[in-house]
Amino acid sequence: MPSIPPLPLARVGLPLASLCLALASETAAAAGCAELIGTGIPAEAIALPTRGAQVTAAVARPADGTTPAYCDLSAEIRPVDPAAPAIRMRLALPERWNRKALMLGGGGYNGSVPNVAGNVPAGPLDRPTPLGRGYAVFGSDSGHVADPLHPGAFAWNEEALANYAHDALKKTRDTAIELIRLRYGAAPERSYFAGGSTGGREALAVVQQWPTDFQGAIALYPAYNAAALNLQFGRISRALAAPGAFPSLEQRAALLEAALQACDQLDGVRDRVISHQAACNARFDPARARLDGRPLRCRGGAAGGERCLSDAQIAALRVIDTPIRFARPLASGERGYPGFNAWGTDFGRPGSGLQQVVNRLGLNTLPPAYPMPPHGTGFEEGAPYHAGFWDEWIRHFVTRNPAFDSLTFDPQRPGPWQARIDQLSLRQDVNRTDLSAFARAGGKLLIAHGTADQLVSSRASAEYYRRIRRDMGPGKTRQFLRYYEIPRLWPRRQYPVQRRLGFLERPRGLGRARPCATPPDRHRYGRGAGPHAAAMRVPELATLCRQGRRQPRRELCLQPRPGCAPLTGGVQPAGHPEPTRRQP
Ligand SMILES: [Ca+2]
Repeated sequence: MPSIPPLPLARVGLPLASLCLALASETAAAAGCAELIGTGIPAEAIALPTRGAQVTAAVARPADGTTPAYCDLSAEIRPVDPAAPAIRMRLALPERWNRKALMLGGGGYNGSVPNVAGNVPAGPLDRPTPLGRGYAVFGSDSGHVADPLHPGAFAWNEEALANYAHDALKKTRDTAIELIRLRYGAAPERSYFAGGSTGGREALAVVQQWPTDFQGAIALYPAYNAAALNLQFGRISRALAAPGAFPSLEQRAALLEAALQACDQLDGVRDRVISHQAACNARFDPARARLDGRPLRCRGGAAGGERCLSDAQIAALRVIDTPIRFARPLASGERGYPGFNAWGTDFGRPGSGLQQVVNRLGLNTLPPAYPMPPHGTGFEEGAPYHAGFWDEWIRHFVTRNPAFDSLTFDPQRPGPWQARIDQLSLRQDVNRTDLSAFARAGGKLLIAHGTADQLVSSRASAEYYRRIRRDMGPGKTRQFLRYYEIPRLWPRRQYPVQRRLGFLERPRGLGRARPCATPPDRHRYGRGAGPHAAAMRVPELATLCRQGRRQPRRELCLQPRPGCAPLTGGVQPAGHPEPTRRQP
């Protein structure tokens, strides 16, 4: 594809101030990269209220390795409320544009601009990045700069909270489309969205609320019902804070090993991967499980060393495995939040490097307490991620009292805070099931979730998929949506989603595609890579498994059938096992 020659602004013959309006038409000429600095986007070009946007930096970056030459734009979208932070955004506009755009979502409480020259969340490392493939890639910090110690503190400002909930998505997208028009002289022919966790929620938000803005979206491990999830975090945090309930890293390693010993074979292949998680959920009982032939439960249920679990610990772990149910539905309609696949998920083990990141996203090293210990991935020692997230939400979103002890807050009986939680649920639960406007416009949606996710339950994604099928009908759903569960898979590792991007780009392939999971990627994470190599192996999805190709062992299939362990939550309600299927 030919590169687009930059056209100096002088040749456009317009003063800078009027340029943005003049170029907002489809027939506008392309502008040089550096000349875009200072360019304004008027508030009228952005569908939600702002005071307009402005380019704050424009740097032409030369090609470097696999990164092509691109125009690196930074911009700020000014808030209506002068006390609210600006939305900071960045765009990577390649010299050789494929006429498509990709917006990247955030994560957690957001507050940082995604690396637009990098990969989609959990994308493969051995494929070109979206920028490398010619996409115009953009994303924003969603309207606040994260404070590492208080990542939820931004929520005191209503506009910042609304931006985080989803408004920033539309403002960022509209601004980006205008800047793309200015740079290339044309709007993208197709636009996509990709995000994981909070970013996955954002993918569903744009599909639900602005159904013609994006022609495809990848929602990975989406925290789509975030208010309900926060309440489940609270329930789990309170359970882990009970006396003697917090398991050590060694004890969590023992639990994981016991679950593997009990559940690995349930999918028919002993490969240290639990592919039939539903069967494991139904059969595994930590009170009766064995580890290397010995009971996992400590003698008499009392605390008894690092290779067994006490009754207090087992009780807390059962809370993680089981749902929270609200006394009455939230205003968003959510009635609860499912449990997590606690048996087979790595909530932390002794180790270093990547394992420490796993640990910090899991239960970390310190039990929840008041005041809450540090949390997040940047601290040596800390509280469970769940507990930190809950604590931020209660203090900054719900009560707006920084001294509030979040462990005294009963998520099932919020009392005087019920109205505020309802209000937040309407903003944070992104749970519409009628996606027909998106489907009608030709949109395609991919939802994928690892079954060993510590922070967003794959059971919730399965539930959302079931709701869409229920409300839209299986036939209509199949025309635009695919949902995959991927066995184990530590959530923030590589999903092969870039290849999924191809899946969205060529929607006709939907019917013919036969997604498969290939054996673990031993080359990248495998033998000899350290004690955690086994856990880090990633079953990669192949884009299209051609007919006649040798069957991989763990195939992802849309419907259970012989030779294929059923892995899609949509066809197999979690907790209701189907007979174990033998692999060929
Ligand atoms: Ca297995």
